Amino acid sequence: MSHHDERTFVMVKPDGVNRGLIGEIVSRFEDRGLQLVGAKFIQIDEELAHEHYGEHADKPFFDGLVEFITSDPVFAMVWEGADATRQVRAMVGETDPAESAPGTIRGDFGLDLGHNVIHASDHEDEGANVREIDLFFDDEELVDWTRSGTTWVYE
Ligand code: DGI
Repeated sequence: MSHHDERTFVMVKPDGVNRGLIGEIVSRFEDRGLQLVGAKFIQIDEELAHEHYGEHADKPFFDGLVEFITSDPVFAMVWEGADATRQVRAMVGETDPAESAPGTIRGDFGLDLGHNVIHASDHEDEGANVREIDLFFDDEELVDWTRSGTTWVYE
């Protein structure tokens, strides 16, 4: 693999799943030229929710966040590409959909902070992408391959 091999963790949250946005969201990353290397449709349990959102454990919104993320299935994915973590975050928008620009996923599909459709690894938290991929995926669930169109994505 080359410099195109950065991987990042992305998840359609229960609101996005219930609103039928999985396909739309996958399409956006595919259209951008990112490459899917892992995906699964799962129900997050309390323990995984606490691990995933551990940094927010002392925040007033933590219990509601755990309740929401465990309330229905999520669609967890790993996407690969050059600068993938930062590029995906740019496509996702701000944490609050109300502050997110039209054209971003949260800016196009959300209005409320508590139901912001999608999670993506924080690009300002070094190593968050690797930690989150490890938390949700076993190594053998990630596929090493090169999408044929990729040769036309990069110079
Ligand atoms: O990385 P993000 O998802 O953009 O944001 P984050 O890691 O700071 O927060 C994780 C999630 O917690 C976020 O997607 C929505 C929720 N959250 C963050 N701040 C607030 C919040 N929920 C409520 N209700 N109020 C908040 O202030």
